[in-house]
Amino acid sequence: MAIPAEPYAFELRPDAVALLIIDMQRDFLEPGGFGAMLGNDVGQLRRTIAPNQALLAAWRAAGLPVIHTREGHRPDLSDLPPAKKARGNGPTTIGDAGPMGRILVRGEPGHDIIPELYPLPGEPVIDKPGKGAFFATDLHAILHNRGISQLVVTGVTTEVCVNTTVREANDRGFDCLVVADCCGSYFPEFHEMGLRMIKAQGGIFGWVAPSGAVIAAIEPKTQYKGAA
Ligand code: C5J
Repeated sequence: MAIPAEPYAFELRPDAVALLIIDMQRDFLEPGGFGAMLGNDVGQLRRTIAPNQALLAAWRAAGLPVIHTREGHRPDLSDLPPAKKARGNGPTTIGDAGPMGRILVRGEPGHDIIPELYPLPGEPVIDKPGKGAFFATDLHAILHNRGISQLVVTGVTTEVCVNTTVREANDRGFDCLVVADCCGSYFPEFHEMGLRMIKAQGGIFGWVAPSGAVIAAIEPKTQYKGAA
């Protein structure tokens, strides 16, 4: 099925596609989380919740596979590179006590996915130590084993984990459709530019479309009943 997209229509194959929802975690999205503690406007990310809910509901209703990711580290921080720990140069960094538990540590409340988009049993959750979802995870094996070659990508933030993951996927031969209104950044100009970089040069990293176009393509069409 063809989805109107930029830079040209995306040919979605229901037998080979998964929805990949990137890092919709409490610490990034909730007021009182780590992102807010750093002074970011979480409203810029929270505007993506409703469109993601609508897309996720339609996707699940269509019986298509969903994969979620979370950025975070082992409680002993053995998978946290010292360079990442030091980055930001602030008094509170990854692994320290934050407003919702230890920051970006697996098992802590802030690390978990927001309730509005919580994974169902059977939907894989990829715990990733980096920005890209392929780095040091089993995502590639899961996609390969399920015959998935296309990804419809949503989540936060557009210019960091979404862009990094799409670029990793592109280099591994996956076709990615990024859903514009289901992605967000604390910085609107980075969101805009992050999407433009993906679809530039004939879709150098992938395609971009609004959620409405994706939902319209996967929703069951109303049957014409004809005259009684
Ligand atoms: C993500 C980040 N998920 N911005 N992380 O984009 O640090």
